[in-house]
Amino acid sequence: MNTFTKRHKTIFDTYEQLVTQHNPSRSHCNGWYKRFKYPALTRNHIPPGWMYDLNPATNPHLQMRMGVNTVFNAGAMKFGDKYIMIPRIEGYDVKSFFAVAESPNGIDNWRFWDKPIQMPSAPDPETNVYDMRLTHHQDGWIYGLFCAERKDVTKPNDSSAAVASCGIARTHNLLEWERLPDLQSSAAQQRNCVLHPEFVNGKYLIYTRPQSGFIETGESGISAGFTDAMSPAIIQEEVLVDPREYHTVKEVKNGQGPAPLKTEKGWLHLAHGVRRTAAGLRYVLYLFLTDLAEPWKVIRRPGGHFIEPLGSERVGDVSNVIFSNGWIQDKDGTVFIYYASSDTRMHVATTSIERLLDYVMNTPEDPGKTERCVSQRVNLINENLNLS
Ligand code: M1P
Repeated sequence: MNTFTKRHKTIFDTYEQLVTQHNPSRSHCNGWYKRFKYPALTRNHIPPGWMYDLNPATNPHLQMRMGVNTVFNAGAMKFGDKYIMIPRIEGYDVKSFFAVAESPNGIDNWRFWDKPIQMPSAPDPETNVYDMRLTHHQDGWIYGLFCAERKDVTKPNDSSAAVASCGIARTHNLLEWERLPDLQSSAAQQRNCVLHPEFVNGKYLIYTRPQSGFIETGESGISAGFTDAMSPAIIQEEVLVDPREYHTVKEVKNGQGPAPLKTEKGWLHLAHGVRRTAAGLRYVLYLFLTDLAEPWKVIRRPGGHFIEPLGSERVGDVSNVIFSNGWIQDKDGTVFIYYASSDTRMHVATTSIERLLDYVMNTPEDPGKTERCVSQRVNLINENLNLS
């Protein structure tokens, strides 16, 4: 066997082994969800033909021509009987793109469709796109809202100055996408925008995260605003849904995760919260519940984080980050939470609507001060002591 043939076999055997690997669950003592032994989707799940020139005449050493660095921050939905993730795939050239991966069970055996999505550009073409939130809206379309990033032309001498806006596209088949104008709002920049799945008072509702700069969010937190249409989507006024708060998991910034899930008690939201530490920013996930009729009003706010980076999840391109923009609710109430660790790879955790509602209804709110937190805990201990 020559070099090409040997490498070809190794590359394809390794790939096949990975994409057919069973992913067993690991027990987790909190009772909230199950985590799994292996990541769900990584750069090693990228089909070899997306990275290698497979022609021995033009690539006798079978070298990689177009590397993929990371596969993370995936939107998710059920499509027919398949579980779908559309992750942010970042090439070695630091440009991200989207592609559809499907699994028969939502946990393992993830395979990408034949080719990446060729997302049409906006009239003012962006440099980069990432973090798609998928919403199968009541109007019949599947919408993808994502960050569209462009060079900040008002700062020509600053090569890292950028402007983030909310790109919008829609589809029926996940293959062909119709690009719509970017969201218009009064904020200087927008990231982490998510379309609510139902009309509210006859209008589209979009969760936003207005920002004063590319990184800084200014005074804002997770917000929301109405638009009459999606083409173009124009928000005149944004209301604050979930503010940042001093000395909490969302002290520095926060952002809506995927579109909320409708439950009998309210809309269930998954979000990320960011705190500054001596080691840099730490991203965790938290949950909250909003009113069924007025989904911008928070009615339950469990304190603390729901998913934090653990073990090897803590290390990657941007370490100490857990981020989620995709989850799927099955008809039987099972919920698949797709979360990325350290801007590098995707994981899945499974739970149920029943467990998530138990969590949001019964986890105490952060009372804001150590003294009150200890009282809260001592009350729990006393209740337990009374049992014996
Ligand atoms: O690096 C962590 C995350 O940072 C950004 O999220 P946010 O705007 O909330 O800080 C995004 O770039 C996201 O993709 C990334 O995972």
